[in-house]
Amino acid sequence: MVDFARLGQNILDGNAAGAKELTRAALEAKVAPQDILYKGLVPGIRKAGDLFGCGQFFLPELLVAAKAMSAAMEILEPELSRTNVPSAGKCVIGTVKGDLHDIGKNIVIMMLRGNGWQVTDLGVDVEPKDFCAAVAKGNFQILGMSALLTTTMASVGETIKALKAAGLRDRIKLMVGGAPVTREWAEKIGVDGYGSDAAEAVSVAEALTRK
Ligand code: B1M
Repeated sequence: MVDFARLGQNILDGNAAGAKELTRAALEAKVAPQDILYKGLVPGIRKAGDLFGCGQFFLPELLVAAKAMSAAMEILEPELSRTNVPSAGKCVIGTVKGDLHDIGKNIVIMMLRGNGWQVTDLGVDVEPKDFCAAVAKGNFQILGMSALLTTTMASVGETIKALKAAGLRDRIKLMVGGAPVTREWAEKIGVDGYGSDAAEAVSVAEALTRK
């Protein structure tokens, strides 16, 4: 029996070794990697965010929780990215300019890879010009942008503007996601698809390439 609450508590405590050990044990017990992620790890990091939001956690505590989360995700990565599916398409993804959050983006990447996508990861704090350069160079069907701060949501708009200015907008489908992003906002700003979580990101990517 896997104790998801304990797994989440290890994230909250910033206990990377404990989080890794429990993640490994859960995999050995044949628990689905998605359940380990969404029932154990994600509630832990979200709770850390809530405590930070109400002033009970400070930045160092948030940082160690994020490190524990990333450490546990390293254990899950081979499971989530493993695929027997032939290439579904090519996708390039980054966290937008000014934003350093990459946990959600990395989960989206793992799940896309696990579903047969070839994904190029541009990392975090990606300038509009670097998104443009990637689109110009690679033969991608989807450009994905992750934004976790209300302030950096504007960078999505800046990137779209830069793509249009470079004559690249019509070459690629745009997908966006991240905690503050909503479907309505995504439609308004002119992206083609929105994923509320990694599973939805995969189905949206598939739907966009079928269109
Ligand atoms: Co920051 N942070 N943080 N943080 N952080 C938030 C986002 C915040 C909500 C916390 C809070 O106040 N309650 C708040 C934002 C408030 C706002 O904008 N309204 C905040 C703040 C304020 C900040 C700083 C400004 C704090 C400071 O310095 N004073 C600072 C900003 C730094 C910067 O980016 N310039 C900062 C820093 C950090 C850390 C470095 C400590 C760390 C990030 C470490 C890392 O990513 N490597 C961190 C963390 C961990 C968080 C919280 C706690 C957790 C984020 C996360 O990983 N969630 C977060 C609180 C929260 O989100 N509840 C918070 C788990 C992850 C699985 O979910 O990222 O939403 P998520 O991804 C999901 C979906 O959104 C979706 O799928 C993913 C998987 O299911 N998705 C996509 C994501 N991208 C997608 C792309 C797609 C499709 C779907 O298509 C392309």
